[in-house]
This record gives sequence, C-alpha cells and structure tokens, in this order.
Amino acid sequence: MNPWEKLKPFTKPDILIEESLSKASRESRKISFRGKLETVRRKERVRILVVYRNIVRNLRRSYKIVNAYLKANDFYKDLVKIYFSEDEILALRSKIRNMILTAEKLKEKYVSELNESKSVDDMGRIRRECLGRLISIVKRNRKLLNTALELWKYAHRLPSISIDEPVVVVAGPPNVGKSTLVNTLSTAEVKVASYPFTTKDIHVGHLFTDFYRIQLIDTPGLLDRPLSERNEIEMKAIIALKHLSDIIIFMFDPSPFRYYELEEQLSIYNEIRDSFPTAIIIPVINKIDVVEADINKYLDNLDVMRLSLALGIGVDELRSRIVSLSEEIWRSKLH
Ligand SMILES: Nc1nc2c(ncn2[C@@H]2O[C@H](COP(=O)(O)OP(=O)(O)O)[C@@H](O)[C@H]2O)c(=O)[nH]1
Ligand SMILES: [Mg+2]
Repeated sequence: MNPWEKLKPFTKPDILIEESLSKASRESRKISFRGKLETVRRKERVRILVVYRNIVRNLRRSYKIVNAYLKANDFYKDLVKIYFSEDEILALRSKIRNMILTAEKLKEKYVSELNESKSVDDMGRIRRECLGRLISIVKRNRKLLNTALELWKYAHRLPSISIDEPVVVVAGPPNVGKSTLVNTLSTAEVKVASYPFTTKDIHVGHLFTDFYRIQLIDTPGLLDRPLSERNEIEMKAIIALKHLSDIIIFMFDPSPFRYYELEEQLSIYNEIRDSFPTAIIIPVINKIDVVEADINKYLDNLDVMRLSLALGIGVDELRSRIVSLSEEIWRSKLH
C-alpha cells in the first residue's frame, strides 16, 4: 500500500510563521485578569506555547512524510527516487528531527525563565527572544520543509498497490486493447481508478476470486514502445514496476489498425520479456475478428492465446489462466 496515502500535508513554512503568531495573540487575549504580574506571565506563556505547538505539530507531520520513505516497499522507493535522492531524504529526516528537538529545548528553557521572572519587562523580552528563535528554525529551514511538501504532493497520489496480492500488468502497442482488457476483467463492483504515476496515469482494476484479489494494471504510454524511445523518467518508472509485476499480459495487434508492424511488436515483446525476467509473461493476440497481418509468420513459436475483446472471444479462457497462475502467486506471497 502507499505509505503516504493517509498522511496529511503541513502548513507551508511562510504561512506557518504568520499562522502561529496570530493564533498566539488570539489565545493570549483570552487570558482573564488576575493581578498584573501573573496576567502578563500567563499571556506570555500562552504565546510561547501556542507558537511552539503549532510549529512542532507541523514539523512532526513533515517528519512523518519523510519517514514514510523508510517504511515504503521498493516499488514506492524507486518511484520516489525518480525525483528525490535517498541521501536527500535521509538528510531531511535527521534535520527535521533536530528542528523538533531544538524547538522543544527552546520551549523548556524560556518557559522556565518566564516562570521565574519577576518583572513585566523581562517577561516581554523572554517571550520575544523565544518566539524569534522558534520562528527562525522555520525560516532557516524553509527550503528543506518545502522539499518535504513536494515529496508529499508527489507521493501521496501514487497508486495504492499491495505487494501481498498478485499483480498483473498489461503491456502492448498503442490501441491494441489494453484498457479494454483491464475494464473487461475488472469486477463490476469496483471502478477502475486512475492514478498519476510519474508523468502518466496508470489504471488499477481488480479481479476478485473467492479468496483473494488480483490487481490489474494498465500503464498507458509506458510499456507500449521500444526501449530506445523511452526517456529517463519512463525508464525509471519501468524499473519500479519490476518490483510488483507478477504476470505480464502482452497484447499483439494484427489488425489493419495496428500501430506497429508485427515484427516490431515482437521486438517490443522480447524487450519487455527481458526487462521483467521474474514475471510470468502471457502473450495474447487481440482483435482476431479483424486479423489482417500474417500472425503465423511472426508469432509461430509463441504459445499465444487468441482474443477478441470486441466479440468476447477467449476472454473466459484468459481469465481462468490469470486466476490459476495467480493462485500460486498468492499462496507464495502468504508464506
Ligand atoms: N475490432 C476490435 N477492436 C477492438 C478490440 N479490442 C479493442 N478494440 C478497439 O481498439 C481500440 C483501442 O482500445 P483500447 O483499449 O483503448 O487500447 P489501448 O490503447 O491498448 O488501451 C478501441 O476503439 C477498442 O474498441 C477487438 O477485439 N476487436
Ligand atoms: Mg489505453
């Protein structure tokens, strides 16, 4: 599952300072009069505590966001590493932890000074000094905190895919029927959800059996072209996909509308098969209702399943094949 999915963002550093100060003055106005010295002491203490709490609450949230990286599985780690380096994340984590510790120490120090102070002027000075130092923690680390926010923005929208359940990835040339297949096999109760995945959207549908769930993943624009045509980000996304692909369905398109000639489709197939050495690959030919290209000439040696999603031919057979292969995968994941 996506470890960022349920994490909340935190207030932007620039807004955080203003927000904390105005909360503090609002709270301090609620203090009722109980003799001059004690009233001032209580007001100043509230101002310190409110600013402290607001800043630390946000720092803790940012810590959780960064720390979630350490709990993520390799699929999510690889996706995050497309845009953030691991060193950067680890450094961020320890810096945020230090910021929290520093804020705690400052609060302790100044609150106890305030408790011992005997003059109104002193109390004002103590509060100003404390708030100045608390605020400067945020100001000095504005860039770091913004990076943590960027991480959240990117990571919390990554698809929610469980590595404990079988994953079937659908590949093949543009327009072959990949999306149609995912929609056809996905059980009706669950809508196919679309998630931004690096720069593309991926679609995740589910196929339910009596005991377990199979995740069907359509990756538009990712596994549909020769490797040489993919940019660096796409290559990294493909690497990330390796961690979770148990089964790959590769679809060939022999129809008059084919995007690539079969020879080329075969070389894309070979590339994908070689890039995902641990996945079970199922080659299928779709659109047999409108075959035009000479399939046998190119795909003779492949044990392909013949399919027409348009006419519903071969769908049950493919579903059974996926379910029976997935069962073993599911059992092995249970260990
Ligand atoms: N003739 C025919 N058309 C199909 C078949 N399966 C899908 N299509 C059509 O092919 C087009 C592309 O399908 P789509 O699922 O969007 O392909 P994708 O780009 O691989 O996701 C759509 O117009 C589908 O209706 C089929 O078995 N036969
Ligand atoms: Mg599609």
